[in-house]
Amino acid sequence: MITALAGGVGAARLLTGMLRLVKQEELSVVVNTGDDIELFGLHISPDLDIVAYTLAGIVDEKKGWGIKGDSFHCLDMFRKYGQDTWFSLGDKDLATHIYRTHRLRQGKTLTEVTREICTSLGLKVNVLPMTDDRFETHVRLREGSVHFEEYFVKRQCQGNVLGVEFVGSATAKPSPEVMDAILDAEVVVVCPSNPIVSIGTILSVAGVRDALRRANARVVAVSPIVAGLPIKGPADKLMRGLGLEVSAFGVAKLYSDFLDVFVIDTLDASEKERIEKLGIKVKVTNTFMRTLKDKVALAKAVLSEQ
Ligand code: FO1
Repeated sequence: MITALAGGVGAARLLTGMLRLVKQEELSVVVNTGDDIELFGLHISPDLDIVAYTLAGIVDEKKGWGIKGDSFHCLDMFRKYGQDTWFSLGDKDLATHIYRTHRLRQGKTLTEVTREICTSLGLKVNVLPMTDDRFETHVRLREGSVHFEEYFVKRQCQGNVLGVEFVGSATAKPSPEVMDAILDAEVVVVCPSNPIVSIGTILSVAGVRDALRRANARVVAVSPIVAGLPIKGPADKLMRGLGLEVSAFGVAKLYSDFLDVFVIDTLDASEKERIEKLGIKVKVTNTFMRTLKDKVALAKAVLSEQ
């Protein structure tokens, strides 16, 4: 069994490569739900949907989220009603949020609903929300704290990050399925997602970090920072805002208490020794995933024993 810790777009690309090497039934994916947001009374789970849509082959490849070819008639009508439509929700995508909200209201857990959605999309991958409890990532700015999606999408990452808050982290628990997926895995792959508000969020769920430390699995991460920049998203802004070094080494330090192997890009080869001093084995390879071939090659580098 292979278990991956995943955020959104970057993770989904690596998972696509991994599924050319392992069977869907052999893969569990623990997904960040700190981006989950309630809009128009609907429970929206951006990263769960990005992972499910990507692995089911229906994601809008260009954007990396939403459903390819989707229309936005509902949103246009919503705008007529004076609704704030800064978060683009396509008509087919809305069906996912309506279904999820409907089933949650019927008393199902987010884990159960996610399984229903993945099964309906023909997926055999075990896609797991990191917790079934309420959990929201908020970003603290000078003018106050805002939901991560408001910071990332509505404000386009403007404003200095003064801090990150995990609302719900004091009470949120990992589901039994998440703990099993980590403790039963031969390999745990930490995908190249945002180390603060995607992987960091998963690690902040009580018991997860400890399970990774105790796990028999080989824990392998791919650096989400290459040559001081994230491949996508605001990881550099968040790390800088938290006073962390924005580099592969900076990320290695964040993961050093549970990480066995760190895969860094050839552009960061000079950081190999410094990272090895943290007691982590380092592999240097191309980590840019432009083509399917890149995704499979990186997945091979991550999963191979050497
Ligand atoms: N990202 C954007 O930059 N703009 C959007 O309007 C937007 C809408 C959206 C709708 C559904 C969904 O699942 C994801 C969506 N995303 C959008 C992506 C999302 O903000 C981020 O990719 C993740 O939350 C971070 O991994």
